[in-house]
Amino acid sequence: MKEKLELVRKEALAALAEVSASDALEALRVKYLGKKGELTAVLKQMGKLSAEERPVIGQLANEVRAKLEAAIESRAQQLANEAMAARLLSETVDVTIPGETRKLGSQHPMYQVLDELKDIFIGMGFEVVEDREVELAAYNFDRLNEKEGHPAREWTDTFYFTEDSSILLRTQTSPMQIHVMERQKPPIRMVAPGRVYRKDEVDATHSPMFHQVEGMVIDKGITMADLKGTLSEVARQLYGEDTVTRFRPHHFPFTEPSCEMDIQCYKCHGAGCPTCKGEGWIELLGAGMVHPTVLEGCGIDPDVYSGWAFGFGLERLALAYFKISDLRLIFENDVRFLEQF
Ligand code: 2U9
Repeated sequence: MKEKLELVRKEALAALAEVSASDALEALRVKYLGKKGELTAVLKQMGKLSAEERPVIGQLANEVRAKLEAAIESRAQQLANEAMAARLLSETVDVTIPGETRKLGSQHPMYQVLDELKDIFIGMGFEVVEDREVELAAYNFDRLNEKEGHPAREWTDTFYFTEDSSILLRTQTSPMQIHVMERQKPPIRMVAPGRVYRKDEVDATHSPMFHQVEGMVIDKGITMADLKGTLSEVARQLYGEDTVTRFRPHHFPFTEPSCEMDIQCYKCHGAGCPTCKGEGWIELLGAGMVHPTVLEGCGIDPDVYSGWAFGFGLERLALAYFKISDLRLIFENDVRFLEQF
């Protein structure tokens, strides 16, 4: 019996030295110390011993159990320490290494200009209005004094949805001003940015979809002086305090008198250079006093109220503002181009 106990002890300690995982350690504990384990099996034979041998063997068996339990506990602690050390190594974060830099995007140059324009006009008490792009021809043309036969109404120039040319993609943001004049009595101070559509082939200066910014002031006693003063101030806030503007006579069906506003070339100050194509001036926008027929069409009495309006192409302004040569760069979303702004 003593030899069997010694054999169990040696065998268990030898197996323990090979154990490298906690589940194998638990299996070993059950194999040797469990109810059906090897040590228990030896002790079941205690009945065969004499009264003198039983206490001696019993003590030896307890010593073997105690030694194995201690060895198993020590091995369990060792395995737990090894597991913790491995985990600490694998989860170690070196906080001194530089963080991953995220490429920050930037606002599209055209919207940088639009936001600056909105800030300028909002600062002057204007309201920014946005509205539908699918419009009735009545609002896109008739209510703007562009009667049947006007060249802009041709199918070659305008995207229509209906055979009778009554519904279209707006060719200008002007219909928004009509909608506002129908629902709001003067005073009106509004700017209307938005997408417009015209049948143009894409090239360095044309696109079938582009953005316009139009605006309007309607009140009592509004004159051309208000138009010139306000738009010159807008140019100064956009291009700098020393910006010089000039106004040239022009014609639009929806304004009378009409004009175009230029700014003196910020490069050559009027002498003529490649930036202004030798003109000395850069055309910025069109404007004029709102035509009385347009006012009347919206139920606004032209004998009581008057107003001025303006409009310009946003891409065209952004191209000049950032000295971009080709309109297509605005639409192609090439990050190598856009990240320069
Ligand atoms: C209403 C009355 C008058 C808007 C105006 C212009 C002059 C103008 C063009 C500039 C380049 C359009 O993008 S473009 O092709 N526009 O020059 N627009 S006055 O006048 C209005 C608008 C609405 C009811």
